[in-house]
Order: sequence, then structure tokens, then C-alpha cells
Amino acid sequence: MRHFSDPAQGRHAPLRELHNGEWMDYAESPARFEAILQALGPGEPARDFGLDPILAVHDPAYLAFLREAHALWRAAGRTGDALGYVFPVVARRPLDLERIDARMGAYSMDVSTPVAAGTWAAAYGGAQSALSAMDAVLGGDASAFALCRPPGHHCGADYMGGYCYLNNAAIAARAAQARGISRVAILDVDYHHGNGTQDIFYEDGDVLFASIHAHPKNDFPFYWGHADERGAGPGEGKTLNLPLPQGTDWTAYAPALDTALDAVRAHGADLLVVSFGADTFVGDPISHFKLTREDYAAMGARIAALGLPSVVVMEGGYAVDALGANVAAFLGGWD
Ligand code: Q9C
Ligand code: ZN
Repeated sequence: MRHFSDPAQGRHAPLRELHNGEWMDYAESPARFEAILQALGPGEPARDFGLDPILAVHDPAYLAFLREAHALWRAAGRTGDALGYVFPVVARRPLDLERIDARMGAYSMDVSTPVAAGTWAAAYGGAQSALSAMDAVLGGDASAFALCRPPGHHCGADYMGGYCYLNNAAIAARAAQARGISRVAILDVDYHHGNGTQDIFYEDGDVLFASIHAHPKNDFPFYWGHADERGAGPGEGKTLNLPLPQGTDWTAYAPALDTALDAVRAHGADLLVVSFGADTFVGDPISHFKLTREDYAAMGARIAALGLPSVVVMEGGYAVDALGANVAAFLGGWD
């Protein structure tokens, strides 16, 4: 299948993150992008569809802030990456905040998501990659891959989180709807629950969100992804969470995948967006499932057998040495 990316996606390079209370190297590194390009070949450059399709998902004030956050940080005399440290858990509302720390906290759900010098350019390029892959599929390709990096599924309309700044899967889904395809399914198979994507579509009856992920009682993002979150209002029943225990291998994963695929069929989806994370890999340094490269080929094939036009969007996966081969194996399921 064809794949799309933008060179700017390699320019997002946060220095470090907090892991179990200690600073460590940032797991969502530019090397991930290079490793996937190495395995798949250069692919095609993303086309620039501009800001409008991003504004179909994200709040304009959030986008304006994200774009200037690092410059504001520097202007405040700071070095390194912009990072908040107070979060409005209660009664979050639009406030006329000035200090960069206050504004970072207001637009963040965690401290995994620093804003570095190249963050906006990389996130924007990734969103354009998702739009380019969607454009290829709407133009008649059976499938296309968006090599998104940074990933997207943890961020919502007006907040960043979990290494994510722009929700690439949501942006692609909304672009399909803008071009007349109303019934879309998003299948999220990253190790972590896609809380941002769920949030964006929670009350939307046209977009099914089905996710298989590590049980949030033990894994990020903790507060979302529980099985009793099923959507609301017109979206009631259109969110499906299938949390699985740490240690899950293909024997236990495959039945959950079949359940999710049944839901995609029942939704009557005309188009599928797959949020693919290779952090379910047995060798992933921050995750605890046990899928192998062979399992990724089987997973891809099972999803492809739906026979739906499909856009695959890259999410997580931190075993950099195995990442390219794992992505290639998954995409090979469509061949
Ligand atoms: N270093 C995605 O896979 N964990 N995001 C922070 C461990 C954040 C994962 C603490 C994990 C986010 C797209
Ligand atoms: Zn993940």
C-alpha cells in the first residue's frame, strides 16, 4: 500500500520525560520515524491540505497556543521543552491566562507531552500525512498508510497528552465525512486506550470507536478505556472498549479483535480508520503485551478481510529496532 509522511515529522525531539518518577530519554523519538521509513522506503510526501481539516477536530485557541507555545516558553527565559505542572482537574473552563505554565497546564492532560522547538511543524506534518492517506483512499485506493509521528490518539479537541498533539485518526475521519462518507469506524489497536479519539466521538452516532488496549486500571491513561464507557446521547453504544490484562498474547488478543471487527461490521461502516500502535509488541520497553511480528501479519490480514477502504494511521510502538519490521508485517496483511 502507498504511504505518506512529511520530513518535518522528524523535527519533534523532546529531551526527556518522567517515567515512574525519574527522568528518562523521550521514548517517542525521531528514531521511530526513521526506522519506519527505513523499512517501508521513502513513500510519498504528504500534500498540504491546510488548517481547515484540523480545525474540524481541534479548538482554534488550542491550535493557536500549540503553534506558539515553545516560542512563549523561550520568551519567558526558559530553556528546554515547554511543560506544564498544574492541571485543572476541577471545573476546567476558558480563562484569560497569561503565564506559559498556566497555559500549558490548561491544554495538557499529563507531563508526557512537552512542546519542543519542532513540535508544531512535526504534528502539522503528521496530520497532513493522515489527510494525504485519506485522500488516496477516497480517490480509490483500497488502503493507505499515514506514517504519523508524533502519534495522535491521546489528544482531544483542546488538550495534548500521551505524546500526542493533533489527533490524526480523528482528522482523517472528519475529512472522510466532509467528502460524503458519513459512517466511519475507528479501530484502535495501540497498547494504550485512545482516550482522545474516544472523547472526540463520544456523542457521535456516525463514528464507531472500538479499542483493544491494556486495562487502564494498570496502564496509561488510567481514567478512560474502561469497559463501561459505551458512548452517550446519539453515540450511545458507539464506543466499544475491550481492555485486556498485562501479559496478553495472540491467543487472548485474537478473540477481542474478532469482537471489535464484529462491531465494525454491525456499525455498517463505509470506511475504516485504524489507529495502529506497535507497542503491543513483546519487546516494547514501556508496555506489557506479548504480540510478535507474525501476529502483526495475522492482525493486518484479519482487519483487511473486512474488505473496507482503510486508512492506517501510526500511533505508538517504542521498540525502535523491531518497529520497521513490525509495521511492515502489519501492513503486509492487506497484500
Ligand atoms: N514513560 C502512545 O503510545 N507514558 N502513547 C508516560 C511512561 C505515556 C503512550 C510514562 C504513554 C503514552 C501513543
Ligand atoms: Zn501506545
